[in-house]
Amino acid sequence: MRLKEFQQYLKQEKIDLTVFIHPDINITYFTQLKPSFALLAITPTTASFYLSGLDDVPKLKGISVKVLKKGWEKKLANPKVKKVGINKDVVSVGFWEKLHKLFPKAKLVDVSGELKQLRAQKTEEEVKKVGYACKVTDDAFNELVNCWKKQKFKTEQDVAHFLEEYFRKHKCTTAFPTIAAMGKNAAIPHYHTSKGKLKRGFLLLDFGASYQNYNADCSRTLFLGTPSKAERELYELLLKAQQSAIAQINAGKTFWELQQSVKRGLGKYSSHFIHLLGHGVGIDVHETPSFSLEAKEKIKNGQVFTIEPGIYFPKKCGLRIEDTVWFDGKVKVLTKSPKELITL
Ligand SMILES: [Mn+2]
Repeated sequence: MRLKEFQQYLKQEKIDLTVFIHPDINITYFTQLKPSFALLAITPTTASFYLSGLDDVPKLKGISVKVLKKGWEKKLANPKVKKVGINKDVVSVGFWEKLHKLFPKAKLVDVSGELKQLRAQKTEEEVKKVGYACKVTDDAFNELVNCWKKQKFKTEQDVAHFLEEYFRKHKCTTAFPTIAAMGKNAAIPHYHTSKGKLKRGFLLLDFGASYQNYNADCSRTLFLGTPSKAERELYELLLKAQQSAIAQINAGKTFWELQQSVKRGLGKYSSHFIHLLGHGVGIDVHETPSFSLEAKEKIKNGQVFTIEPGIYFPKKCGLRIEDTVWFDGKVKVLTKSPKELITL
């Protein structure tokens, strides 16, 4: 991925090397692999990937691959090194102490902010992977709707399992535990799918496939039975807010502005929208950009993120509609599952 850009940054900041240690997901970012244990050392001109002898040893472009042997610390140690980059979001106190011993004269500096910004600007290859994950996610949803009658689902878990099994049959895994939340359970945005019985009402699904470590994130709200006029109107209001947010995506606008606009659009239900409008998606299901007020992040080319407004009524019901989108001058919605209210 953006190894050259990262090395350019190290050169600019006069950072002699940056050491990533398992389970830092940035190792997966730079190598596109997820070994059981690894260490990645990047200098302004080189990159060395140290693997456990138990893993497959791959060939990588621009990165030398070595097997991690006993005493690797000594090989890495260098009294001349003055500045070592670390990802403070991941490095443990134990590893931090080890780095101090290996590089006694070095100052340890945090590179997590730079990494987040680099990763937020997706390469073509990354967009392709997220795109495939989104396609499988959509296919799973369509298959679920088509097979609904035949399958005779009884519980939330039956529905979640169906989607996840579809992912596995199509070269994917599940990006996160699928949420299938019936009725009042859907009022909890991060609900844990249970054996709760399916019955009349809104059924919220939050699901996504993961392809070669890249994730999709999608939510759809179905209706089991026949919705009342008020229930239909509630759904339509949320759908309009979601579509209008997507239409407003533009370079230079902040994510917080989008968030505020959706709040206004929800009118009297705005206080029932209790979370952020979205988040970046990539190797991590939640990554940069951030939609929070504090982050003040602006929409930039190359970003992949979700748009997911929701309305929640504690102990009654919850609705959410979510798409994964890619902005590259123009917005492209990567999840294409139908959004008109599906009744089953
Ligand atoms: Mn999401």
